[in-house]
Amino acid sequence: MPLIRAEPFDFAFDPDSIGLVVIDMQRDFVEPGGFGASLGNDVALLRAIIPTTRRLIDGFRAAGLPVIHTRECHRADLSDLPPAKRNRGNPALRIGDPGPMGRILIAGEPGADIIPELYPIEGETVIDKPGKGAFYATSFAQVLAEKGLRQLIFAGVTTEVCVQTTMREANDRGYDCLLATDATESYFPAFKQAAIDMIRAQGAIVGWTAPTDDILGALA
Ligand code: TIU
Repeated sequence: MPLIRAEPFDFAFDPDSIGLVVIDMQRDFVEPGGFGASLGNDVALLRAIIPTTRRLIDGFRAAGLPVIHTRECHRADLSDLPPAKRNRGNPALRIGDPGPMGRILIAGEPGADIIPELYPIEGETVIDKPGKGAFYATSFAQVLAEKGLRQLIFAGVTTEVCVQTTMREANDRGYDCLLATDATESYFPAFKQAAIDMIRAQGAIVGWTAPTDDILGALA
C-alpha cells in the first residue's frame, strides 16, 4: 500500500477507499459579514489556507479520487436549529438573521455557500449539516458507504470545531482519518495547534496529520 509521510507514523492507504472531505469552506466563515465575523472573529486568518486547500482539492481531482464538501447550514424555517444553538453566546447576528450575505447560515443564502475559490465541480457531493459534525442528521455515512470510502483526508474550518468533531465521529465509526495541517485553520491559532496535537497523540488516538505536500506526493 502507498504511504503518506505523516505523524505520529506513516499513513498506509488504499487508493480505492480514500477520499477528501473539505469541511465548511463557506463564505459565512471566511468572509466579512458572516457567521464567523458575527461571533467576533477575524476571518482574515482563515483565508490564508485557501490556496493550499485548492492545491489539495486539485490533487484529488487529478488523481480521480472523490472530493466531498460540507456546509454548516439550517433550513429557512429554522426547524433543524435547536434553540440552544441559536441562542448561544451574544453574537452581533444570530443564525437566521439577515446579514450582508443573506440570512446567516441558512441553506440557499449566498453566505452559506462554498467560497468561489473552492467551489465543487459537477459530480462532487455536498453535505449540508445542521451540526458541527458531518454525521449528525445527514446522509454522510450513506454517501461514504456508497463510494466505498474507509480512509478520509480532512481539510477545512475550523480545526477544533467542525473539523475535529467530524474526525472524532468518523474515527468512532471505523474510518482512518488524516488531517491536512496546512489546509485547516482556526480563529484561534493555539486551538488549531492543540487540536492537531490531541488528534495525533497516543499513537493516533483520533487520526494522523500531514502537510499537503506529503499528501499530494503520495497520491502522485
Ligand atoms: N465557530 C467556529 O469556530 N466554527 C463553527 O461554528 N463551525 C465550523 O467550525 N464549521
